[in-house]
Amino acid sequence: MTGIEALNDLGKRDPENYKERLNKDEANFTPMRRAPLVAVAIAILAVASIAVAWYFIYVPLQLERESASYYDRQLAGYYTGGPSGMMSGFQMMGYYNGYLSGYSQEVLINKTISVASQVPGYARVFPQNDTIMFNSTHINLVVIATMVSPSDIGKEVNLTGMLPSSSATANVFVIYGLVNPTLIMPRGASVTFTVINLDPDDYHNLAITPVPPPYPYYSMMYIMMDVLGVSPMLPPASYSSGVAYGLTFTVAFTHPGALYYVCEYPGHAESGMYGEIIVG
Ligand SMILES: [Cu+2]
Repeated sequence: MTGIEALNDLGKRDPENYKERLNKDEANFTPMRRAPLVAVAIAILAVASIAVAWYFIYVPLQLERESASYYDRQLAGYYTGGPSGMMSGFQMMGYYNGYLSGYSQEVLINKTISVASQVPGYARVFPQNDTIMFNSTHINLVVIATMVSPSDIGKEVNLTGMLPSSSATANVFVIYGLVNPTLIMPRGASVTFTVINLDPDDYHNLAITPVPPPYPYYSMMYIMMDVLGVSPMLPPASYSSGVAYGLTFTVAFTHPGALYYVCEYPGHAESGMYGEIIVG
């Protein structure tokens, strides 16, 4: 009699004992065979979940945190700590997405647009080359931060009289009517930058750095501490009240070479919110 025949025989003779033996088989044999497969499947799922969480949650959070930490250190280098850790020199407005936001001037939007279009005697504007040449070692420069988007394109045209260059796809700086112009200035120039945010929707800052483009999404991770001057994130302009926010800082350009003015808000420099400064 084979094993199966014996079992079938037992099933006929003693159904209770037969059931018991079958249950024993279920309990002892089958799960033992499945156990390694289940363990492997659980392990694969666990590793996959960890990888997905690491890539989509941990890495972006870490980048965001490091980016904001570089930004805080950049600012701390230019604005001394006041009472209870407050940074002096500008009015703090708190944090926007982890980036310190503030301003030192509240300005009227209409006045800003008229002042920003008045070219000083020591500056020559070359719209064909998108270049401004400065013939002075004491330069006052009004830099407007604003956006370019299909729905708001009219504002750019009104502000600058021209369409932005193809390199600018989202946000831009406007200086004396030009979009992201190249600034040519003499060696030893002391430049007082007044940056004003005329964008109704977004925060922008201005940093001066020798680190060249192309810039990644987290431009601060790339620029790190290599800045000659920096502003906090300026809050959006309020077109309903006619008020915009600005900040002034001064940079001395002592060495000849190329530098860049950049908006460090994540993604802005990456999509073209920067221009070149050539020190002769
Ligand atoms: Cu920006």
